[in-house]
Amino acid sequence: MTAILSDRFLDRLARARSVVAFTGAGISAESGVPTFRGNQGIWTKFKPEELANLDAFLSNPSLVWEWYSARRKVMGEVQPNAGHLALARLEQSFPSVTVVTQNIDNLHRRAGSKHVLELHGNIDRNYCMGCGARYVGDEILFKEGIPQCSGCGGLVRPDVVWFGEMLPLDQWDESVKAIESADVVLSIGTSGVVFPAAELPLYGKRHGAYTVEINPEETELSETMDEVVRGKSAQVLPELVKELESRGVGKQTQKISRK
Ligand code: BJW
Ligand code: ZN
Repeated sequence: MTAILSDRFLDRLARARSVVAFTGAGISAESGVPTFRGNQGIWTKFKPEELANLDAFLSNPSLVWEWYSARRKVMGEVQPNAGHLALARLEQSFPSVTVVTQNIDNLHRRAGSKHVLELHGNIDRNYCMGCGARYVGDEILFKEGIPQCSGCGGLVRPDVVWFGEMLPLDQWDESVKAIESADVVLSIGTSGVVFPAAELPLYGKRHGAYTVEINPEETELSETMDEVVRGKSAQVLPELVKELESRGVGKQTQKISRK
């Protein structure tokens, strides 16, 4: 099946200087990383409030750690898919391309995207809740299944954002800045139910960006987008790149106009 890319969308892109891709778990689905919600979602088995919050971690650190270890293993073993690679390739067509991701899986960077902002942390980083010491990957001391800081004995946690926690301010501020100055904002593979991240495409729209959702399913954001493309990102994004390149859209061809 070929996704339909409207002329309006392609024209807006052809005139764009700055593009932001706002991504969620769906962009990594075709790499083999399960999404959170929906039929294939990991949270059909685990409820978010059971695992992705500080209270759960404090009351059962080994269970939550086990969950993150299993996911770290999957995320390390899979490869970026055609959707991640197409986004990285977009950098050849526009002066500014920013990926604002809710994912913690590193796949955008591994695909070659250079400007990636991570709103919900990164699976490869961990830190001690006692002294702040940083740990990379799985190289952590365990005492009875509980990850411990080798410096102060404190509890080590993944450097990810759980429910009720603030997003990293630098990543948030930079994301808002990029989205508010974008000509086109693509919302890809996210259900749009988790705030404040889900507000970002709307910030773009309010500041004049053309907003397009790429998702096989309807989401909380669909109605507010200027346009929706119903399809899987690993199929739609390469088509988009191909179309742009066949129209000769390159860094020299853009005009400043946002009309
Ligand atoms: C495909 C596809 C294919 C499939 N191609 N697409 C305002 C209103 C109501 C509540 C709140 C609010 N503001 C804050 C809240 C509370 C809360 C919240 O949003 N709750 C809602 C659930 C109601 N938010 C927070 O707590 C946030 N913090 C905060 O607000 O701090 C301020 C504050 C603090 C203290 C006091 C007061 C204020 C923090 C949110 C942190 C979210 N963390 C997680 C876990 C990260 C670590 C980890 O990975 O383990 O982030 S939860 C989880 O959801 C993860 C994701 O990044 C996030 C979003 O999920 P995503 O990416 O959209 O995935 P899915 O599975 O939902 O959707 C996948 C989509 O892909 C689907 O649409 C599919 O169709 C599609 N798809 N295949 C393209 N091939
Ligand atoms: Zn410590």
